Amino acid sequence: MTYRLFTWELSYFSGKVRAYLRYKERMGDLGEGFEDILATPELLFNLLTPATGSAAIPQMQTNDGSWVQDSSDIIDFIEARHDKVPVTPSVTDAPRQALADFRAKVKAAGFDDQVEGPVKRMRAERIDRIWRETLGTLLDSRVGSTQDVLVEGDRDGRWYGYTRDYLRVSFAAERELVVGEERPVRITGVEKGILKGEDAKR
Ligand SMILES: N[C@@H](CCC(=O)N[C@@H](CS)C(=O)NCC(=O)O)C(=O)O
Repeated sequence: MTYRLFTWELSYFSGKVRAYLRYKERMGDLGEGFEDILATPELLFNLLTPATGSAAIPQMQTNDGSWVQDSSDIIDFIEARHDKVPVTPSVTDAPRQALADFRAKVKAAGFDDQVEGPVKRMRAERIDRIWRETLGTLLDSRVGSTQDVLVEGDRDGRWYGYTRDYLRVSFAAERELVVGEERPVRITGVEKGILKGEDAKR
């Protein structure tokens, strides 16, 4: 069995499942392994949403055509089929840990023995800062390039849409565009976490 995992690069839930599947694969407990596929707007619209009714990422397809959506459900699904190197506690051998694992998925914030508020805030701010820097570097690296953008609409005289790897772009075009068409857009800058550009009229 090989698995097709649909993800985005900057998605915590994708990172969670990607790290898990890499581990299972490295430990020789994932059958024929998995493919990590970028969930482009076209795939989201034409494949994932019709298959599962959801546009949330990540989603996974097995080679017999079944679908699993939700990061925890994906892990449970794989754990039930590949049990040589489990990552979740066994209900029979470690029932208390299994219960804690189940609760953690439901509501970690309700646990006793919490990390103190200021420490939580400091950690959250640090993650947020790193995320912003990572996003900033990624966006800056696109300036000067031409990106295929799926047009979603227009606002205040500018068009907006998403690149194939789901970065938002706001751009100018000289002619009326059609929502749902893909346009080459020359990226000229970054403003407030959004790529700015102009229709490349190819
Ligand atoms: N409970 C879901 C949450 C997934 C989720 O929120 N994914 C985000 C990206 S990290 C997403 O797809 N947001 C867009 C949407 O929900 O349409 C899981 O664990 O997989």
